Amino acid sequence: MGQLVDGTWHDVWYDTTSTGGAFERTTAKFRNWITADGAAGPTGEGGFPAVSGRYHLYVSYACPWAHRTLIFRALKGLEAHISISAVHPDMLSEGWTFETDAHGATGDTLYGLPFARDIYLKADPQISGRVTVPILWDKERETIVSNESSEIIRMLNSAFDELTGNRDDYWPEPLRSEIEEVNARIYDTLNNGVYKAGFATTQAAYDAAVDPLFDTMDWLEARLTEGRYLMGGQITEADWRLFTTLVRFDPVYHLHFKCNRARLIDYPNLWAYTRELYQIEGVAQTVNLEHIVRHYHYSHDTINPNRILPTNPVLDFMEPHGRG
Ligand SMILES: N[C@@H](CCC(=O)N[C@@H](CS)C(=O)NCC(=O)O)C(=O)O
Repeated sequence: MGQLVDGTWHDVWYDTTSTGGAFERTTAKFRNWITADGAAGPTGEGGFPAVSGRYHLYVSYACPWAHRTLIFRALKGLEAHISISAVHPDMLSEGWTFETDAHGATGDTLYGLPFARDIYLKADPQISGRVTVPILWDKERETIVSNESSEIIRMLNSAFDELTGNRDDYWPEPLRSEIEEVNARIYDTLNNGVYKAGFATTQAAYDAAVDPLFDTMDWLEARLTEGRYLMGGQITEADWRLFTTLVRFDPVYHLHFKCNRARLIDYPNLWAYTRELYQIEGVAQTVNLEHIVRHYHYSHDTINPNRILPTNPVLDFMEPHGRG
């Protein structure tokens, strides 16, 4: 794991010395939007119209942020319109690579480049920053449209509707402010909270992350007793953003990130809700537990220096969910 500084790769782990042992996620750099007609979106510049075959997603099946984009690509019927490359699950001294010796790792199907950092360097040879996935790539302008998953899913939610005829809306206007509120709590304490607990290098930083994390799990369990989904009767982006963390909870976060006050399966509603989302058409194919378990345990040698993969109990995501 490392980062680019003025176009050169440096192999360094996250620095938590200046933050009292706390992990702080950096902000994504490329913030343009694909829109139906190519007009500029809420951030960045315009010139990225929704055109079939023009865009490519670089993802990791292991990564919860990239996973969101794979789910939206599936739900919105975009498989035929947006191609993908999946990185190798091991993220070691070269960062994400396009090695292909793992089932499902495709290599760089566009350019045959060896490392994910090469995609960033292709967009900007002098770039500085972390090399993260997902990356939404424009084949025509040969640049990165966006590397921010929360924005990529909003583009995929509507930009291609005219082209696909799929008008399913996971970001419905009347619910937006409530979705933002729920997203904010879930992002801070759970999506990113598991990383804050797992990457903490002091007891205080770990404690500060893990208590709010389980408060949120309790809060979600209660909320999903009252409503079928986070916003009640309708699935929204808030559910999908939560899902990618829940599906990783027992196989990875519980042990590897020490989020072990309880397991997902100890929460009857949350567990049934996770299964219900998993069973929605197209979703199961986006969940690659082999990459998930391998990536975290093998890549984070500061946490698991011997790279031993745990045996893990088998979770049956296809067990009837009984909701609704
Ligand atoms: N804000 C980004 C975060 C993406 C992210 O942090 N991805 C992780 C994988 S789970 C990554 O690529 N990390 C590499 C690194 O930090 O060097 C998003 O949501 O798209």
